[in-house]
Amino acid sequence: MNKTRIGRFITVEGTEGVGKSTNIDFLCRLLKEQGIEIVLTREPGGTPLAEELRELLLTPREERVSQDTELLLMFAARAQHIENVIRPALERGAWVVSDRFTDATFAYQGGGRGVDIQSIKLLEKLVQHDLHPDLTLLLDLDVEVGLKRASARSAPDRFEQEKLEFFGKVRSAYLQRAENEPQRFAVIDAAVPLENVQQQISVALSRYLSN
Ligand code: Z5A
Repeated sequence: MNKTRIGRFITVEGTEGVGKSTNIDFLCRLLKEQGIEIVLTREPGGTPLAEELRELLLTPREERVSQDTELLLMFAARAQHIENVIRPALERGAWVVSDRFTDATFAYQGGGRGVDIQSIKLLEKLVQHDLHPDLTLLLDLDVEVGLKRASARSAPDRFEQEKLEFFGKVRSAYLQRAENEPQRFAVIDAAVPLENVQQQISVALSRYLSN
């Protein structure tokens, strides 16, 4: 499992509507300009089975979903994603860019739902072994603004139906993680116009590439 990996692993995180999808294409373009082979993927999802698990997780339903079920489904999808997509890509030297990864579990299930952090860490170790992102771009935005942006685009999924307070806790958990690991995280102010957001992403990437 702990095979040598030569590619790099970049993740993009943030609360709803911060502009992850909008900016990931831009990020990939910057990397391709450097001649880097990119595998663009997302969580939950990234393989046919993991995408089915995503559908189960995001579909609004009447039955209450237990916190443990949600947590385990997230990690089940992640195990499949790592084994079939992320590790093979990194081992052949490609760079993987993922729209969300385990920081989202710490933020949504840990911060938002209040799941015990030690349980998340245990599953992280079990499923990921030594695999962790090399660089994480955290797009940060007032949660009310983000929800407005997201709701203008599509009907709310099971997470987007949560209350403002939930997203406030998610945002705080993300910012706390960024504070704890400043060498891995680049916090991007996503409240400003798109060109400005992309300028910040270029600077963060150049800084990372020059290290
Ligand atoms: N989840 C979890 O709970 N635990 C986990 O471990 C994982 C995930 C991995 C699916 O994620 C859900 O899974 C997610 C957390 C949970 N919760 N929800 N919902 P997702 O990433 O697929 O879903 P999302 O966060 O809702 O993504 P999104 O809605 O696609 O948002 P986005 O990609 O960040 O935003 P966007 O589509 O790029 O932009 C939104 C709108 O804003 C769009 O119209 C843009 O044109 C506009 N926009 C973007 N940037 C700007 C700027 N700078 N100014 C003005 N307008 C802008």
